[in-house]
Amino acid sequence: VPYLTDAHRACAQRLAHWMRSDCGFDEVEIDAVGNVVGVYHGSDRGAGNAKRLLTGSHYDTVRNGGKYDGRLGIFVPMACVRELHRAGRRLPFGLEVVGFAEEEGQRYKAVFLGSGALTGHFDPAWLEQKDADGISMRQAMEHAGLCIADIPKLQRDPAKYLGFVEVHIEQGPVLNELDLPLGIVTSINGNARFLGEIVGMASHAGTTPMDRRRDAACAVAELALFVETRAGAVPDLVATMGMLEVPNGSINVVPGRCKFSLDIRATTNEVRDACIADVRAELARICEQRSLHFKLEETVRAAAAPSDPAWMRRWECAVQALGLPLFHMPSGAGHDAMKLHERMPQAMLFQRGLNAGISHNPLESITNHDTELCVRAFQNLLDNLATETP
Ligand code: HGY
Ligand code: MN
Ligand code: MN
Repeated sequence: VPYLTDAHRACAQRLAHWMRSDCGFDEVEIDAVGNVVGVYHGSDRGAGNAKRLLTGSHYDTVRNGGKYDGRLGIFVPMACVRELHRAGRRLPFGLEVVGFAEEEGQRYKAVFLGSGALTGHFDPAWLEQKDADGISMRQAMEHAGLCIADIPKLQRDPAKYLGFVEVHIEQGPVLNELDLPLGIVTSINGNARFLGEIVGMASHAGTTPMDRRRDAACAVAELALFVETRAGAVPDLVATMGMLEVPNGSINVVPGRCKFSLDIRATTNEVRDACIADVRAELARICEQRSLHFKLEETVRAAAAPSDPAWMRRWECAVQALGLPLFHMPSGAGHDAMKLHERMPQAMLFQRGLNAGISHNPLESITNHDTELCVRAFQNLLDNLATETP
C-alpha cells in the first residue's frame, strides 16, 4: 500500500467509512496529504474549549509488507471510540484519531510525510520528487484529488492537545520471547538513511584481468561487510544495507555502477552519528583503494525520541490495571510518534507479534486476545485521563 496508489486510496476510503458508519466519529475527513482524520468530540461537543488527545499511526506499508504495521495503531483507538459511542459516553477531552498517509517513505523519499504535515514539517520540495515510474508527488496528489494548497493549514497547534499516544506492533522478537502481550516504549531509536552509488568501469568479464578491474559491486560488498561488523560491535546499534543493485547489469560484464542504501539506527544520536562517520570514512577508503568514485545522499535523519515520563506512566497504569507485568523497552523501529515528539509529549505502547515478531513481511501477525488486551489498555488510559482532566 505505497503512498497514493489505488490500494492506498482504497484503504483511506475504508478507514473513513468505518470511522463514520461503524464507530460514530463526529467528524471524518481525508486531508490534503491523504491522512484520514476522525474526531470524537468531548463533553464540550466540539465547542473547542476542550483539549484533544491525539493518537493514530500510519496506513501505508512497505512493499510486500504485513497487515498490522501501522494499522493496529489506527484500529485500536477506533474500537475505543466505537465503544464510547455505543455507550453514549463523552470524555472531558476530544479524541482525534489519525490514519497517517505516509510513514515508510517507499514511493518517495519523504518519510513521516503524514505526521510531518501535522507538525509543520511538510517540505514543499518533496512535491517535485519523482517515483520509480517518473510520476512526481505533485502529480500523484493531484491525481488523487488532494488540495496541495491546503497542506500548510494541516499544522496543529500543540496548545490544543494533551499529547500524542501511539499503539504499534513491536516488530521484533522481545515480547514474544518473554511471552508478554504488551510492552511500554521508553524511547524510539534515532535513525538516518542514505542512498549511495559507487562508480567504476564496466568491462568484459572474460578479458579483464582481476587486478585491472574497477568493480563497483565488489566495493559495495566490501562496504556491506564493514557496516555489518561496525554495527555488530556496539549494543543497540543497527545498520542495514537493504537495497543493493547493479543497474542494467549483465552476467558477462564487470559492474561499472552499483547503487545501495544504508539505514543506521541507535538509542542515542551520538552512537548513530559515530557509526555514520566511520561508514563514510570506510566508503572513501574503499573507493580510494579501488580507484572508484562514489556519491552518498542522506535522505532521512530522525532524532531519538525519549517517551514523555507522564505519558509513559499513563501507559504503565493502564497495563497494570489489566493485571499484566510491566516491561519497558526501546523501539528499534521508527514511528510517527517520533515526529509528533517534536511538537508535543508522546509515549507508545507495543503489542506482541507472532512468528518471533516478524514484520515488514506478510508473515506479520497478532492474536485477537492480545489485541483485546491492547484495546482495554487504551480504554484504561482514556478513563484514567478522564479522571485527571477537569
Ligand atoms: O523503518 C521503520 O522503522 C518504520 O517501519 N518506518
Ligand atoms: Mn514499517
Ligand atoms: Mn510502522
